[in-house]
Amino acid sequence: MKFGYFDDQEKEYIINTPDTPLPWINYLGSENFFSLISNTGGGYSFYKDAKLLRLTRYRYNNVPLDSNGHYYYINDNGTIWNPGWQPSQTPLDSYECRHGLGYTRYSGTKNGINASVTAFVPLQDPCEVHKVSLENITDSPKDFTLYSYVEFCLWNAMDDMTNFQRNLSTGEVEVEDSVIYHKTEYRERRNHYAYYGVNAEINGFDTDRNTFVGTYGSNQEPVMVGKNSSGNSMASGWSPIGSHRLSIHLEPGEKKELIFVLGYAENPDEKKWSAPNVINKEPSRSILEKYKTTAQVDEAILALKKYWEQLLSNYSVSMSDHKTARMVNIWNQYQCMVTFNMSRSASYYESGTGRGMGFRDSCQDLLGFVHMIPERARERIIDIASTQFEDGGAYHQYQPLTKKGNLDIGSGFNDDPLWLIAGVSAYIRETGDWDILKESVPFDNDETKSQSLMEHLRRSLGFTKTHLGPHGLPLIGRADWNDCLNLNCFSTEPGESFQTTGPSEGPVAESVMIAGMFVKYGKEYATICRMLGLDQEALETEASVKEVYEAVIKSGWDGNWFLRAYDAFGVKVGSGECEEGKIFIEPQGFCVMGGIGIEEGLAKQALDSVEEHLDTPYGIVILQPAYSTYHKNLGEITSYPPGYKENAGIFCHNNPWITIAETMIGRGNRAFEVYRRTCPAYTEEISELHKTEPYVYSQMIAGKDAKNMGEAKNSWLTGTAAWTFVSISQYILGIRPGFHGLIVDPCLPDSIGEFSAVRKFRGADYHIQVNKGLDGDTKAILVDGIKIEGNEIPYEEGKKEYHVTIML
Ligand code: BGC
Ligand code: IFM
Repeated sequence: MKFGYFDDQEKEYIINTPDTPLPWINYLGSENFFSLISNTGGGYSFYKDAKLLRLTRYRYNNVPLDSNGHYYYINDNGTIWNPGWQPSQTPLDSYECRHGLGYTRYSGTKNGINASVTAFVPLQDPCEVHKVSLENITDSPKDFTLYSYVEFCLWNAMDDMTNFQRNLSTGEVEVEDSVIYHKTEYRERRNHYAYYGVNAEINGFDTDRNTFVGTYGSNQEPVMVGKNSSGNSMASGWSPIGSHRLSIHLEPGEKKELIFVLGYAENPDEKKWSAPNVINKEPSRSILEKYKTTAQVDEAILALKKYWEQLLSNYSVSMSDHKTARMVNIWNQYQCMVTFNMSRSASYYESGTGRGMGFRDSCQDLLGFVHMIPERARERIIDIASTQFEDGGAYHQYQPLTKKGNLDIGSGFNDDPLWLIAGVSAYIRETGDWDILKESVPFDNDETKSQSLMEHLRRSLGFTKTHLGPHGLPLIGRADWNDCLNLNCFSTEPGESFQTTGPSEGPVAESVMIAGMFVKYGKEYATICRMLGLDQEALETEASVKEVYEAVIKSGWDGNWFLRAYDAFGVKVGSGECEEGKIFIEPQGFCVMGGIGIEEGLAKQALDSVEEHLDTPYGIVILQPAYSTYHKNLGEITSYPPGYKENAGIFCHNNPWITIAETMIGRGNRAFEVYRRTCPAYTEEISELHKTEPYVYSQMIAGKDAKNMGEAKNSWLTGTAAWTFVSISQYILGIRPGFHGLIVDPCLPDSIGEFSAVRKFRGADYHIQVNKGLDGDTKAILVDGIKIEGNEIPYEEGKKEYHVTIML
């Protein structure tokens, strides 16, 4: 069952019922000011950091769900309704929500009034603009009242929901003409404020929540809206809000447009320590002037559309499988950009108060956005590498505002260092910018400890080399990619912190998945060395890779699949010998992606085992059989109920590893089948089961051991976005950057015949036409009519167009 449909022309998803199975959201903003907006107008806004500079208040875990946001109420002769349905939930005569790229437009009709809200964050400016259109679609005049409503957050979102003894006394506001200023300071920080204005004269306002909503009232029907009045209240402490009241008169068929702007502004530095309530209104005034007329706003929307067109134009395909095309051309790339902007901080499942930027997460996200914003990927790489330790290890996360490593979470995830090689290698292949390796980058943010980025990569690799366990396999540390596989952590009593030393010899648990990563990224590092003329280092690296490769074949192969790990006691994890957790997906994907076992025939066997033991109609589960009880020696993974999350859920992030692995052994049909099962455009049909947005990936879908198999959770902020984009664009369709030029190496299913693509790469346009011939697996590649050797099109400096034809 569907609750909407895709409009590929407009690049929108159109939702036609407000009560979707879960709130279906979109993101506004592309640089500093961001908002989350649901299909019913719920959500919140923040500036740069969802934890520290939050403008509006949102209540996670609220009842009813998603009932705080940036709202408009209409009181039409006693009928109170919202154009987005929430929070009044008054049934609408018609409803529609269009989530587009960086904007959302929702509209509702009730008793002859059509109200539509177009919300977006303009490029560059720190504000959210709403164009509110009101139309009388009857043949008699209409008089009604429009209210706006936002509830301000007292900046630090964590403090805002806990520290009431202080916060209920700090709220300050000011009202000047049609602009409401929220001036509450966050402790000593007096340098910023929020403002909320409308480009029309208002008939009243409120800034105190208790006055507007009522002390025992609710968002569903604020008392002032019920009374068709305003309190003109000036908040002093308690909960500051912003609400404008406008009396609207519309002749039959008449349409009026209003512009509301919610912005963030900073006082110049010298104001920082001035008297608390003096703010410099200049920055807000200039923004309000800039977005005052419909023409100005329409122009800003157009600029936003062009920005997205340009980003997406770096990779676009045309093919008869329109579901795949729409994901590749629009939604998958869009989600990759959202992961660039948000990392794992703010979604409807991440509260914006917890995690910062993940070292591992950000390196993987980069694989999905580097082709769209290479300059910003470069900055991101430097930020990430600056948090690395001198021994090659890394903080697991860092704070976006300070860019400093997060001490609470610390380090010890032994896969982290290798992801840096993955990210940098992808960046260099995309851009050819070898100079990045010469960039001087601090360790642990200490400028006195700066070394070249190349040295950082060297230490990343060195970290694994110096952390090998008894079987010659990499030590896992606190966990590898699977955060919940905690093989060296033994919690003693409930509530006590983890004790991180293993049995007598200390933590010795080993990860076969990190071994696969080491082989894959070690080879890429060796190539980088060779390109830089470091032949000796390349040879040494290849020798280390070979040792780990052999250790996997000797001690990491279980007979029918790759083993997952050895625990701290040297006991196998993910083996046929185990009672539960016999087979895991991660090492099957990563070892084959590293090329391990392809020649020996083990790769095929491992992937066949995945199909046999881990497949479900909704994707591949992470392990089988699910753990039914808690095991101290395995850690958090066994704390989840069977079928959820890392305990046998369909962890979408690693399904594309299997897709890629399948292409590496040439099985296009199976590769595509794995891709298709979790692909949002394909699963749109089962939205009532899936529940999350049908235009983006979710982190997890309940597996076959769960009660609600097929139900998805945690949409948007997941490495799934980047990896699935890599799997479809670079491996199934086969267009991927190499060190010497663009590689064209498709591995197609029978269902995809010919396709064409335009790939912008290192300043040139590649027009690629892929045809399927009759003669099996001979691939002939013609570049501008001339046949080339191999599948990597040599890059020629200054050449702007390449016409590539490939016959499969
Ligand atoms: C979650 C994981 C997450 C980990 C690290 C766990 O509770 O289940 O998905 O990666 O925490 O924060
Ligand atoms: O790999 C992790 C990721 O970094 C955060 N979410 C869960 C994944 C698997 O544990």
